[in-house]
Amino acid sequence: MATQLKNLSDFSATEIPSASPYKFAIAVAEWNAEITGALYEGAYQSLISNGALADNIYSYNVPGSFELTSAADLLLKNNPELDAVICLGCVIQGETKHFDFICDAVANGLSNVAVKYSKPVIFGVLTTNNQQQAVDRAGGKHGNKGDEAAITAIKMAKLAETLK
Ligand code: DLZ
Repeated sequence: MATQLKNLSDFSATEIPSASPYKFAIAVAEWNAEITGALYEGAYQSLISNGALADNIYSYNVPGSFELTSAADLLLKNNPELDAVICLGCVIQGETKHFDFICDAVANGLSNVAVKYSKPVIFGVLTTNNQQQAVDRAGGKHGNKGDEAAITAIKMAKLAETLK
């Protein structure tokens, strides 16, 4: 156990491994495109600035956040060389229960896909009460959650490689 803890301390909050050995897919929902576009920019730039090669980043659009699960599933099924899939979306609370169904489905769906393929599938989906909360988290006063999603993907790709 002590050895495991020592190894895992390599993944502390301050250390971001180089992304250069890894291949990433980014799936981006078109709903709330202004927000998801900003999340995508944050994620892409973060991968590049941490050493990922542009040729190793594959980007795809899907209609809405609900479709992120099947996109992640298809990507990992057909591209075993991928090291991580970053899923970006924005679900904004409306007047109906649609919000709850989509949020639950995509959160559960993405974690199921991650376990199915033993590959990191990153939940970069904003689930907000209103547009302003989304703006604040897509390059606004609370940073860019796309950026955080990319860093999580890099760390998890490294962890997956280490634990092989
Ligand atoms: C239908 C719908 C609604 C009402 N709201 C959102 C949203 O806020 N964010 C989002 O990403 N997608 C939304 N969608 C679309 C669903 O994700 C999905 O594309 C459709 O239900 C078709 O499966």
